[in-house]
Amino acid sequence: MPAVSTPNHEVKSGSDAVPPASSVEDSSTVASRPLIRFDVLTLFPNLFEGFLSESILKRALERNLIAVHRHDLRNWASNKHHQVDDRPFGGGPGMVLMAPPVVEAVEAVQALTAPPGLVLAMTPSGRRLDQEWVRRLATQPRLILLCGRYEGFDERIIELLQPELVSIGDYVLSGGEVPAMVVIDAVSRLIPGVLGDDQSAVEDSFGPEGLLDHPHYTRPRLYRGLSVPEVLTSGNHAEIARWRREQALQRTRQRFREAVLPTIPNAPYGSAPPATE
Ligand code: 4FV
Repeated sequence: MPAVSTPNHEVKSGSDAVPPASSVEDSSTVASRPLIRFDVLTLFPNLFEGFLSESILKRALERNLIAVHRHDLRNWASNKHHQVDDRPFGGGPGMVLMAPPVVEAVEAVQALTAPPGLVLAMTPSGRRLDQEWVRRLATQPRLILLCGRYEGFDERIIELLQPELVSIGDYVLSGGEVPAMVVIDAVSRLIPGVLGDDQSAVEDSFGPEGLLDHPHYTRPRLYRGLSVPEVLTSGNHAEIARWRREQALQRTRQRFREAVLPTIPNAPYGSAPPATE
């Protein structure tokens, strides 16, 4: 069992392959150290290739605003067969991720650098991820993302590591890699400098007020007989802001009828609309 995960255990990704300053439009934008580091523990590190090498995340990695290090769990396999899973005690279908390789992998990766980081385990039995939780995670300097496979984790992995259990939704996936990508994408958007103009993260859906986003329109002005709401081409920004807020409220009420309205200060309807509506 390797004492610590030496570099060759790490699957080189954007973070430790920051291109020379010359290749980044203007070098001053390369941060001296990333604002947040993600360590992903997975049996399929290559699944993240495309995800990390396009668009917003690619640029954020190039500018060293974030770092993503991938670690192959199989490197902590318990025996020469690189075994990381085994049949469930008590019988039943499928296989279970074994505790020794997973626990020792997390401990070795946490010991790679300081701080040890907050451990998150992706599992359908976790708490549902939401924007409020994403905002909290974006304040962490380091997140350790544990990706399950097979029927799931040996329960002693949870007992020993006490990770925060994260679910992206009540459906069963074939692995925790996609949920880990969801966390990396949602959290990275809140890291200063990652999005073009910082403003957009705030105006996104589920902003601080918890409102859904207002409708968006762009050219062409007329498409298959459908036009753009007049107010949006009026140039009257106060009116536009009022219309957008009204739309966001309607959509939010539509979606979360009773839940959200009472918490919005001086919402046009004051308290939740009468039940009859
Ligand atoms: C999942 C979810 C999810 C369950 C068995 C991976 C799979 C396999 N993770 N939100 N929904 N995980 O379905 O986070 O180990």
